[in-house]
Amino acid sequence: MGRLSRLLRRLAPPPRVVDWAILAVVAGVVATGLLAWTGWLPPALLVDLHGIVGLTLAGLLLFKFARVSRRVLDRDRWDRATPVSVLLGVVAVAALASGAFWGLGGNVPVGPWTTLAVHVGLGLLVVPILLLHLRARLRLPARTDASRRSALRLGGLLVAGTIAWRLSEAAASLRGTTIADTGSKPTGELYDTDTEGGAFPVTSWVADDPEPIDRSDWTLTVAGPAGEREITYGELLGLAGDGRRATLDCTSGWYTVQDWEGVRVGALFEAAGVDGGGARWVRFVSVTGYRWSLPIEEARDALLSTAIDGSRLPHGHGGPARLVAPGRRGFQWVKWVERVELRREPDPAQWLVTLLSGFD
Ligand SMILES: Nc1nc2c(c(=O)[nH]1)N[C@H]1C(S)=C(S)[C@@H](COP(=O)(O)O)O[C@H]1N2
Ligand SMILES: [Mo]
Repeated sequence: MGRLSRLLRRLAPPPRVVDWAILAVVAGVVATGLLAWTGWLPPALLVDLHGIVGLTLAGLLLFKFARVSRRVLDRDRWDRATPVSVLLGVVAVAALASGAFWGLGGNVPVGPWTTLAVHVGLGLLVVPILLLHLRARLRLPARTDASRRSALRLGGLLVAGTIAWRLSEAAASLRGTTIADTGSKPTGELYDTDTEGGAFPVTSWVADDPEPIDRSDWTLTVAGPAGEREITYGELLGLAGDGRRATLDCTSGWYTVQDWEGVRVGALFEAAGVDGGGARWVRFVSVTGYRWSLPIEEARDALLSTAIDGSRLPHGHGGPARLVAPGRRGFQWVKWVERVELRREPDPAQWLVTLLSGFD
């Protein structure tokens, strides 16, 4: 231990360089993680970047811990800010470890949370603790810190991070783990279910949990700029003749490939006679208020699903009707849809609504 930390201290760039590199890398790892996880940007490249930057962060933290370990282990040298710093170190290590464990094919669920969900939670928790730590410890960089030597060492660390990421991918595939571009694994690997067809988990993004819907009472409102129309369940079934094999990919880290049947949303607009009017977005609204909008071209081609694998869509999976939006993350596949609206504007409040829906 003593020898390792001496070696690390010799290899390390100057303290402030390490600290500012850590800050930059944490910003990068949080940004790539969030963008990939929410599906904001296509995840394939982002998840790779997230892994590489995360492993680079692990290397930087070794330098940092070697530098501060003596000060932290000696209780006499603690000050008021030390507990926050120690907590930050623990949470950051836990976030890195859970991410690496998931990426290598591991999963130890904690209650309803997969290791990926735990990883996301810990990663987000790093942000406020880091801000507290910075409030007490931030030192502005000095000119003398910048050097070719430091730049080379940081570059070397990034290369090492990239190699480590490739190795971890190879290790995961040797273990037979399949990980999608989104970072998700097939349901069969996490639960006692099949990956293609068959049962798959019933999930809510946060707290949505409506009572089962009486199909004889339920109507679907299809609204456009020029007016709206109500469609009964029977009428909707009469329109349903389309099918789509599509992957439902939940942010908690699983995906399943299913055969969905229902109405193409474009056909729904034609049948309801509400198309046009300069609309550019389509908003899908659940009986709970939960909602998501898709650009109109994408929406026309999406499916309002009433059945899965030849059987009526069960309540848990969003019956009477749910959005099937191929290529979108699971949380955007609105369940229990009761209103489909053509709109001119996007709907930024949807991000908040999906998080709060279900809390009364
Ligand atoms: N109205 C509503 N739709 C919703 C959700 C929700 O909480 N409320 N959860 C979403 C999430 S996070 C996922 S992964 C899928 C889950 O679909 P499933 O329960 O059929 O597996 O539904 C999505 N649709
Ligand atoms: Mo989800």
